[in-house]
Amino acid sequence: MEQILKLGLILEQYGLSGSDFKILEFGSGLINHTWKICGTKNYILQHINQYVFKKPEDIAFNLELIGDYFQINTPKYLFVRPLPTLSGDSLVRGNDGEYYRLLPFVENSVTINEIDNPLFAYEAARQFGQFTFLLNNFDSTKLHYTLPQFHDLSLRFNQFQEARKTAEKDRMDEAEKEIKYISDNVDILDTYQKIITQHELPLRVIHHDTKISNVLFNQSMKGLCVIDLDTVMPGYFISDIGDMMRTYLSSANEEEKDFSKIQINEDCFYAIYEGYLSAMSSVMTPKEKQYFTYSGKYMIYMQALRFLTDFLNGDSYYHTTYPKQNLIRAQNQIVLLQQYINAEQRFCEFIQKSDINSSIYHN
Ligand code: GN1
Ligand code: MG
Repeated sequence: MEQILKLGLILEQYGLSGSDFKILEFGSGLINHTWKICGTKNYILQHINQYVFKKPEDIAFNLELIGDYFQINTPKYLFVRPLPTLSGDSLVRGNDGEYYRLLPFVENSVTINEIDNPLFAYEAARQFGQFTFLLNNFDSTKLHYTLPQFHDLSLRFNQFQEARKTAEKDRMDEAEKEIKYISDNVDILDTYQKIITQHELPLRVIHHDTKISNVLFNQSMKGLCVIDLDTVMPGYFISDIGDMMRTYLSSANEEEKDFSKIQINEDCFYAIYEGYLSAMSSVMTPKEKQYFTYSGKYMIYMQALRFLTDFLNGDSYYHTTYPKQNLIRAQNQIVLLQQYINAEQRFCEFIQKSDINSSIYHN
């Protein structure tokens, strides 16, 4: 009840009266808290997690800039932009000092949590590709880094090395095999460092959280748009493609404890490739095409590293519900990475031979 009253006060700043609406918990995000506001018109209300996002104004700044750019250049593009308050702000500070924002609810849209048909991987990759493509001429350096060094693999590796120095002995012993696997596959880090030091990839506007639940579909399951734009910032395409590989290729997700269920559906790889290129191919550089397959190794390796580091640190970042959960998540990602590496040669051969004009998904 107290919370409903609190959210009601937030709504007032948008000229809405809380008593005209039903406030329902919404979505499955772990970082921000989300409610659906139901009335004559529906909205999405979100609380921004300041433990993760230290400067919520940076998110608001980025979305304003990008929103304006879309409005001028491609006004038909569906960009789910935070709504302005009565005084024109796109972010509200509650009496509790916490930050909130209101978004329009996209009617008749559907989200999914799992990919059971490569067509969804194609549609999602096309949406993320289109987002970056439409911002190709937008100067990405104008954006703020809402999570500085978020996908900097060198930093993640250093954090892992630090955690090894300070971890409790028990945890070090339990994670021995995984620590060895990460060290044995350090060539993935070497490749990342080469990409960065030799400026091999162009900086673009990148989403940085391409999980399937961040895509809205219409009733006939065609992609509509991308959502959850807090991590939109300058970056490299390997982040978005890599996280799609990490989360779309196997129907068993990172929480799966029965590792025999982690099976790569190679058709989903091809669907991601064809979907992304259907939007991005005209602006992608030869180097980007060359690193397409690498991107999966980069993101799966980074996530294994992050879970393992958090396990060694005594589970301080990722929420856990049972002991050793972060170690099991790291093991899960290592199984996925190994399967990806086993399939890598076929992926590369597919890309060499492919002709996106004859994609089976395009219609
Ligand atoms: C976090 O909570 P969620 O799913 O939005 C994390 C991602 C990880 C993911 C792994 C800000 O995202 O980078 O890939 O967990 N986001 C942040 O489940 O750290
Ligand atoms: Mg997110």
